[in-house]
Amino acid sequence: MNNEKYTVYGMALSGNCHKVKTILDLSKASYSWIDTDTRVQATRTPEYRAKNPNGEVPLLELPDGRFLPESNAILFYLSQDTPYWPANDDAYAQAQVMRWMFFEQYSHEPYIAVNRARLAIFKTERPDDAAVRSRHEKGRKTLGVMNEHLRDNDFFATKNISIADIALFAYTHVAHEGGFDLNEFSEVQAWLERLLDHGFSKMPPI
Ligand SMILES: N[C@@H](CCC(=O)N[C@@H](CS)C(=O)NCC(=O)O)C(=O)O
Repeated sequence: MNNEKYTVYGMALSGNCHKVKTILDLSKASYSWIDTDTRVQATRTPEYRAKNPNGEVPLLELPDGRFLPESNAILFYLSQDTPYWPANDDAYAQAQVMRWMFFEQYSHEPYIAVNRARLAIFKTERPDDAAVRSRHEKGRKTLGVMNEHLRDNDFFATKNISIADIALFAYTHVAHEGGFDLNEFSEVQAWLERLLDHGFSKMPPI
């Protein structure tokens, strides 16, 4: 990662944005953060859409003015030449990192992050709603898969912390805000502690 200054358009309560903050902080990169709150439609303005036509945060602005959306693509970009992306001669390790980042976007975020958003941030749904219960069941299955993997592994993709751990940390450490009980998943709890010991920070409370 170079030492020039990045700009992040992000929202502090968003796990997807927290991923970007985590890699920048761990790498001691220089950046500014432009608070872009989806609750007040800050991503819906024509000015913002010109930067990210998909109207979402996070969005990274590179020192040369180019833009990059999608949290896991940003993690890939910012992790080059850091310990959080495996060496270029180890395609299997790189593929394992990608495996867990795809898992995060397809099997984790849609259930664990969405229940947190609907129940605790936007408060548009209630715990007994069928959609919430369905996501809860699927999210518990996901946490179970993670827990099993962590019985034999300290981290997700390799023996070291990678951007797969950064991606999965984001919404796992606040899963309780979406009604998930992490006491059921002791290996996940121990992994979170290892990451906090390494210097990961938590998101602010809602
Ligand atoms: N796949 C995207 C998802 C980003 C995303 O869902 N962002 C939410 C906040 S966490 C957002 O900007 N929502 C605004 C909206 O939908 O209007 C990523 O990983 O960056």
